[in-house]
Amino acid sequence: MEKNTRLILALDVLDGDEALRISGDVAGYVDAIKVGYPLILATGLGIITELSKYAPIIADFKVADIPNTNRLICEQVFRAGADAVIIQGFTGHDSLRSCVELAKSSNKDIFVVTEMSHPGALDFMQAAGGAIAKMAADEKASGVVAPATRPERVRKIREIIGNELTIISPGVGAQGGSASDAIKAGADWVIVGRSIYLAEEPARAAADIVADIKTGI
Ligand code: OMP
Repeated sequence: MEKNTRLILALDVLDGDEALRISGDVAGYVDAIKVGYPLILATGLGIITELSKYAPIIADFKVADIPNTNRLICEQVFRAGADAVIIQGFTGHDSLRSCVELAKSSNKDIFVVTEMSHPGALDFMQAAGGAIAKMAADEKASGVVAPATRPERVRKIREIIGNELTIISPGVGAQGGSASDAIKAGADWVIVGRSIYLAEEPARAAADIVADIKTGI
């Protein structure tokens, strides 16, 4: 994934044609497209191959199982053409390690969720977020997911992981976070969904966010 615009599109639409149209519109503004359960359950895993002509694909399955099952899931997702998979960190080091080993052997990336961006993440996840970030660094994941809704947590997580790992940061726009603040706090990329795919002109919305990101660099 090349760091150009620093914007990742979260494509949580349910219609394959719409997904392809929006991806074509915004392709020049995004460094990657993130797809997950909504689009893949609605259209099938083949949508990954179709979208990969526009940008690298991050498959957001928030994988959270025992090591063997985690590996089997990641194998299928990589086989479908995804360049990276998002997994949960709370299942621990062995579950993460099985994914990282597979990813490294096939030149793919694993991103580990630390603390999520929504308010409910404060119930349980925030307490573990720092330790999960440290585990992601120890296990040599490619990067972590950290909340743009709490830039102070992005900053903290950057301190914990150092500069080897990347941070991808959702929560911009619809969830209230600011792209430039997340970048200033240490995020490498911001992830944006609704503010782009629900906009009347997705390309213009993406261009505006890219402009905001630039003010944070
Ligand atoms: P919008 O809120 O519409 O911009 O979408 C955000 C995207 O990021 C969705 O696909 C979420 O599933 C995802 N996400 C979060 O919003 N918060 C997190 O903490 C983690 C993720 C993620 O792993 O991508």
